[in-house]
Parts: sequence; structure tokens; C-alpha cells
Amino acid sequence: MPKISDINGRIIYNSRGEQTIEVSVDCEGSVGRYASPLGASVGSLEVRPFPHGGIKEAINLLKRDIRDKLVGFSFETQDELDEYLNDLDGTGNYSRIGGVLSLGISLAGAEAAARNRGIPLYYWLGGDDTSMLPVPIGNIVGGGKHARGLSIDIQEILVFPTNAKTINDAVFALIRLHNHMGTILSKKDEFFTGGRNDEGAWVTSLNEYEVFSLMWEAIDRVRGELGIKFALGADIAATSLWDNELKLYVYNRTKTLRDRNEQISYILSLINDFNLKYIEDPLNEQDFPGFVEITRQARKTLIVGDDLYVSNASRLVLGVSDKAGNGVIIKPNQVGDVTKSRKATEIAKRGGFKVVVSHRSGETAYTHIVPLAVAFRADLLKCGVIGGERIEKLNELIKIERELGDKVRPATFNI
Ligand code: 2PG
Ligand code: MG
Repeated sequence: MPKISDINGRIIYNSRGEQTIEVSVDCEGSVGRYASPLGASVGSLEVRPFPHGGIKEAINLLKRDIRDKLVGFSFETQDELDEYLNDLDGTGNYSRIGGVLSLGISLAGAEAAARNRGIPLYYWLGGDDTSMLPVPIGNIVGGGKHARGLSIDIQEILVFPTNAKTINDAVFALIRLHNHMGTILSKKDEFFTGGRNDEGAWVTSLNEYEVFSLMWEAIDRVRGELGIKFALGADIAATSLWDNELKLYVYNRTKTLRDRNEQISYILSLINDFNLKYIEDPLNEQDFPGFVEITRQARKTLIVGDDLYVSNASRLVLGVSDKAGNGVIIKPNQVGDVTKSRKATEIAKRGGFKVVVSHRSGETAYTHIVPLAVAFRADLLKCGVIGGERIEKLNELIKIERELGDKVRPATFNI
């Protein structure tokens, strides 16, 4: 049984240069490490990353309190570790110790336990019949908060391959698509500098309609070149567009204001005009009925809740029964440990929702969300395409595909 013999934390920096904590957990000589990412478009019900006193208080708590309580603790399963952690925090939502520390301990502990057992992390988290790989969904053009308001208002223009036979083929096609879109933008956007945003997606002065049609040009090129087809979609991140005083969605680049009904019509028209198969957060995080309506009207599109659900099991219970969407984003740092993320995933799946395990815009180089997505049998893995901390995750998925060899179940996901 893995037993914690030591635990430590130190401040490091994420891809945006923000401070986070790298936690190391030692299970009798087997060491696991993890540093939680941070978001920019953050749901109001997400677990807060740090305690009231900030990152220094988190480190102090670890060294003066939590360390003593965890050293000597043995656990047979991940649930046991996470339940103990949850009890140590005592608030039910990690508001005492903060989500960066809790997820750091949870995932570093998971890695240490897997090493202690001599098994891959995806077996520790998912059992030894784990063999289904998620399809990668990549961010090609970006805007919103991830581009500091200097690109399109929509946060992410996303694509996923629908007929790639292997993860390796899927990743290569995503990279080609990213490259082609860069070339197309350099011809069509006179202000294009080759700049990329927080997630390595292109930043452009074009509007979203122009971007969507150019995306189809890039998609056609890759299909001609490699025979790989793509589904097109977007993360609207509508909570970031919503002005709660005006009660309107504010699109700064196109100087457009939309009330709730206009927003719903706009989303439905985008789905229709550009054949979109994936829409994340089309409405702000409060609007459950709006999600129900869009899901009802856009039957052939995945309508995914991110800020709406914040990976929270109780919110999913509500959403699943009302059919507020048909997919959910799972970001472990929104809830602060592996077990809570797993519970949300299970409720989503039982309700027929598709599951998308996702990175954050302020990422670290750690790749643990990849084996976690594999262990959770996620349908899609959203982790960007280009940029060290993004492509490392795709490389990890390719590595897992290779490790699983004949056991792997083909990664195809279609709508
Ligand atoms: C999102 C994420 C990741 P952030 O909205 O889906 O792309 O962004 O981490 O800034 O919340
Ligand atoms: Mg999102």
C-alpha cells in the first residue's frame, strides 16, 4: 500500500508567467510531482486557486500543517487519498488550502502511488483495462481574454479530426492545420504579425465570420494533403462577454451588443452557416435554460458546458436531467482533486454527455491531464496544439498510444 514518507512544495511559474506551486510527494522512494495550471476565463463557482493569504500562505500551510498530517498516511486507492485531503481542508471546496495545493497533492500523490506500484498513471487512475484514447481537439485561432481583447471576441476556434486512424495521425493533422491557417492569415490579414495568444492560437485582426470561412479553407487543404477530415467548433467563453449591468453580451471587435435571445440566435446562425459541430459556453454561466434551448435546436452539435458546470458533480446532476448541453468540460483544477473530477465525469457519462478533459490557459509543463483523460475514458482532450506546454501533452498522448500497442481502441469520435 503506497505510504507517504515526505511531501514538499515550491513556487514555480506557469506559461503566462504566473506563480503556481510544484508539489512533490514521496511514497517511500517513489516520487511524483505536479504543478496545477491557472485559468483566465474563470467560472465564478470554481475552487479558488489559493487561500485568502495567497500563494505564500499555501506554502506555509503545506510546511506547517498539511505535511505533518500527510506523512505516514497510507492509501490503497486515489479516492482514499482525496477523501483524506478533503477532510484535512475541512471546507468542502478547498477554500482553506486552495485548489493549486489540493490538486498538486492529489496528482503528485497519484503519480507517486503509480510509481510505487510500478504501473503507468493511467492504470492507477483508470484500472488495468484502460485502453480508450480521447481525440485531441486543438485551438487554432484565439481571442477574448486569451488575446487581451486584441483579436476576435470569441475565445477559441477549435477543430478535431473525425477520421484519423491513430493519435499520431490526428496530432500531425492538427499541426498541419495550424500551419496552414498561419499561412492563410498572413495572406488575408494585412495586420497579421504571426503572433499567438496564451494557448498558442493565432491572433488576428479579421472578424469571426472571416475566420470561420478561412478555417474551412485550411481544413480543405489538410483533407487534400492527408485525407484527414475535421469538425469545426468554438469556445465562445460567453461569461467573459456578458456585461451583468447592461445584461448584454458585448462584442468589442465587431461593436455589437446582443441580448440573451439575440445571442441564442447568433449562436444558432453560426452553427448553421459554418457547420459547427462543437460549441462551448455559448451563454453565460447562469443561463441553464438558454443551454437547454440551444441544445434542443442544434441537435447535431456538441453543446459543451465549461463555466456552466465548473466540473462540479452537483451542477451536472441538474444539467444532465434538464439536457442543458450534451457535453461537459472537465478541468481538475476547477474542483481541486482527481476524485471530484471523476465523480463529475461519471455523472456526465451516465446522463449521456460527452466528456472533454481540458487544459487551462495558464498551463504548466506537466502532462498529467493526459493519462487522467485516458483513465476517465474522455471523448475529447482539449490541450491546444502549438507551444511547449501544449504540444508536450499531445506528445504524451502519442506516447500512451505507443505504450498500449495492440490493446488501444481506435481514437475516433464523431457527432
Ligand atoms: C477555457 C479555458 C481553456 P481558461 O475557457 O476553456 O481553454 O480557458 O483556462 O482561461 O479558463
Ligand atoms: Mg472554456
